[in-house]
Amino acid sequence: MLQRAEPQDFDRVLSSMCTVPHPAAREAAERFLATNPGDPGTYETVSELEVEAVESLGEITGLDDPAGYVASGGTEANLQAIRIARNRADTDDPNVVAPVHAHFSFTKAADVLGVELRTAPAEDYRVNLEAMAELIDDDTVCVVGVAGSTEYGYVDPIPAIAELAHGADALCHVDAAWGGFYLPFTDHAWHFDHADVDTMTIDPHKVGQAAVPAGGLLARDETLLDELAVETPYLESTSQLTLTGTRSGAGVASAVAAMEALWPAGYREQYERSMDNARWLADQLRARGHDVVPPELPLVAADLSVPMTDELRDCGWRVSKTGAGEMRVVCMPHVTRSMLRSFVADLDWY
Ligand code: 0PR
Repeated sequence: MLQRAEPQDFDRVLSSMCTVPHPAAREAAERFLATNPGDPGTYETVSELEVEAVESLGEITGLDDPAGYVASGGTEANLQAIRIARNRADTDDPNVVAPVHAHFSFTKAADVLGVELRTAPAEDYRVNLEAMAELIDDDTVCVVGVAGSTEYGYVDPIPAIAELAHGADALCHVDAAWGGFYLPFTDHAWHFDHADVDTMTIDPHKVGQAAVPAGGLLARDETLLDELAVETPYLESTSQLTLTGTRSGAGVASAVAAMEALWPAGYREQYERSMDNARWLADQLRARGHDVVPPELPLVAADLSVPMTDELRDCGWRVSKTGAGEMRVVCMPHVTRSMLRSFVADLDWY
């Protein structure tokens, strides 16, 4: 059992938003494996590290004096953002307006929190703003924009979404769970300094190259996080705002280690390499007659007519599909040009 591993050990994984952790992140994760940042009175060092993690995430997302914490992942961060919005609003019938391509964690959040989720259609892979505006009403507590969508890697018009949100006295939440570590090196307007964003999800355990579990929830203002606080009578700290109680100190420490090692030069290089790879793959697929969605971030979706999934799987490749049935390749840090070359060679063979 102890010797078991995923057979492909990442060298044929093109479907995942997880990646190989940075060596410093791996080492830090191991060192803090048995710590619990949920109990800062006992585990002081890891709670100090969490403050550092939030500061680095603030720097990456254009937020001075950031509030937030290292969550178990994007799902928790999105749920907590909706919880903040619901708790601060004054309505008995809250709704959240999000693009149709918002991650399914918002469906979970809506279900758990008793909030109605209204989804706006997309046009050219970004939310249609007019349709979004029509869904917003007096009971809207949060309007969501996605900066790097799960299926296509596209970025919604965040400044316009923030305006819609504030026009309705709702919060604006940006889900940059996957895109957040690529976007600083692009021209997209996506973060706190570009728009009146209130909360954001940005996950170190995806493109940030930290070990799982390390998600990120950021808030413009500490008072927003107060909406989450519950009393913790028998701990030394008096309240807790995370969703989970015991949490992974490994995730926290590895997030700090990865960001220390890679922000900004390492992440910039990674973005450039991954984006080049995505463009290269898009060209290769186009040259073979496939319709390709032009990659906006390092993620390629293409309408592959060959019955590919089973054959590719037999060769060890892990690719996924969009809801519309296109093949989807996520150019994560472990996805190299030589991997893509042998992938394309295998495609040619079929
Ligand atoms: N927001 C966005 C934009 C995401 O893409 C994801 C996950 C989440 C939130 C939720 O994050 P957590 O999974 O950390 O809670 N997107 C991937 C997906 O659902 C996650 C994934 C990761 C899938 C690794 C496969 C895999 O091997 O497709």
